[in-house]
Amino acid sequence: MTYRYGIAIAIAVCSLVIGCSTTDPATEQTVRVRKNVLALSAQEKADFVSALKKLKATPSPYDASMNYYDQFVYWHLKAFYCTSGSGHGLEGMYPAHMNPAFLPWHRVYLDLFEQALKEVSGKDIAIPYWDWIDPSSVGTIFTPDFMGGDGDPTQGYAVTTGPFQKDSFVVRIFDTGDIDSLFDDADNNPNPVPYLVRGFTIFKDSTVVLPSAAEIENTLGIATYDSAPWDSSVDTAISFRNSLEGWRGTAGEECDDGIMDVIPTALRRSQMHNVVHIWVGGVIPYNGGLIAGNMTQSTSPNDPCFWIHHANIDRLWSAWMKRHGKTYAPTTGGPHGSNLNDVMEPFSFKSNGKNTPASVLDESVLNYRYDVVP
Ligand SMILES: [Cu+2]
Repeated sequence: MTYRYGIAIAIAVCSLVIGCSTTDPATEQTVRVRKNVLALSAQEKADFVSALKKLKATPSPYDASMNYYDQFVYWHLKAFYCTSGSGHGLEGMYPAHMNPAFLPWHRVYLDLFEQALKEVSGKDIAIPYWDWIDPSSVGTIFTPDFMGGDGDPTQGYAVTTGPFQKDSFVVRIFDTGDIDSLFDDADNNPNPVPYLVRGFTIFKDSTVVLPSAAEIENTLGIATYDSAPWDSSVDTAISFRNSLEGWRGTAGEECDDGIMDVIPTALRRSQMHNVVHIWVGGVIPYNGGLIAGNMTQSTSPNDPCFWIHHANIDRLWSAWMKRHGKTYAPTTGGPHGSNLNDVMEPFSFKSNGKNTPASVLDESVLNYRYDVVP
């Protein structure tokens, strides 16, 4: 079984409808403020949910064969691999995981998603973030008025509550999509059911817990952004990126058909980003086998809580740069698409040049900021 997870000076503008956003007087652009989910008003939650659902009902401007929401899922599906070498049939894949571009790639990705939210809603909606270490976050996020709850074991672990429940939010992009040949492990179960599946804390026979404050402090304390060999095996003592991405302790795992075979028997602790995916998605006993919850797959953005999770990842990257400076590595010599000035695919269509790691180290160039950066 294979798993995919192992500002400028601003003027505040507040309204009851969209909450607080700020305007950058230099550009007249609205600066989106990404807030802790705990700080969202009922209206802000409703606006976010409504825009997510509108994306599902809007054709993608990039590819008419799919809706706008699924476009993002598809990009993410193509953004998972653990080798940058040739000869693996992976040349069309995007460098977004298990390499230094993990953080800048997802930064551009979230920014494009916020642009999409604006296009369908007409509002400057900022993705809220899930501060994993706040014990009240889970109870605020997984509610009937926001992300919905855990999967129902009597209904195949389908999500049956909230706005994204079975029959009202259709999952169409699966890990067995048109690049299935890359992911042809006989035991890979991509769970192709047309609804969201979750299994909180259920990961085979392991106990899964969210990252702790101490783990986050540890990660933020790592002085080096990333180091050779620029992948999931790099010692996390010299790779903030790998520590935050969460492959710590996976030494000895194997890259199989471009996918890291993560956590084969027991969950290893200290897997920051990865463990949150696993916490939500679980790997769930079903019909005598195991199915993988959506959040544990390459198509994890199928689950809207993906965005809230990744806003926190991005916030922690900002927190790291606040402590260590806006530094990035490698400048050259890293995997294709992950060097400082490499264009990160598929974002070459962006005409403003905000598609390289160097171009997005400062989030203010993308007109957003966080309410709190630790
Ligand atoms: Cu990702």
